[in-house]
Amino acid sequence: MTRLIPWLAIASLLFGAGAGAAVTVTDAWVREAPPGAPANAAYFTLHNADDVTQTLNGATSPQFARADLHVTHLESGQVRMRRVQAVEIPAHGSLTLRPNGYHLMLVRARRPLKAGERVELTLQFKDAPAVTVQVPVRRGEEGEAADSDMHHHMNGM
Ligand SMILES: [Cu+2]
Repeated sequence: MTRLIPWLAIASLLFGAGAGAAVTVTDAWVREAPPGAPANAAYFTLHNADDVTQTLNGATSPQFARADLHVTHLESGQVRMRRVQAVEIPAHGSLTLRPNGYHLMLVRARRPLKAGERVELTLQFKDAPAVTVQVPVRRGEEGEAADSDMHHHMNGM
């Protein structure tokens, strides 16, 4: 599996350049999780240069068992999150995954990640080439919701 990763990264770079990179990623970061946390939240902004809506519908990282799209929401006054199958980026628009909103939940780090390290993330789109990015791990801001701490509210983790 590990041997495939550089090839995936190179393929997505070449394909991305050739196709005009319909979707690009900026401002990506992964939140450092407290020891023993089952997941890390990843945030980023997606930019769609295309004339049609693009759909992010999957992600992988060699450093995690799984990556799921989540949205944080209020339910009966409690902050919860649920899994979503996909998020849409409007034509010539952008979508920001941010604390308290959409985020990518990176589930079960193969080893704990500290601030300053990097996560390799490949984002998959329904109608656009996959994009691979190297994402820095950071500590969250004080008072910001830590999506990674909320997993005890979730089913199926
Ligand atoms: Cu989540």
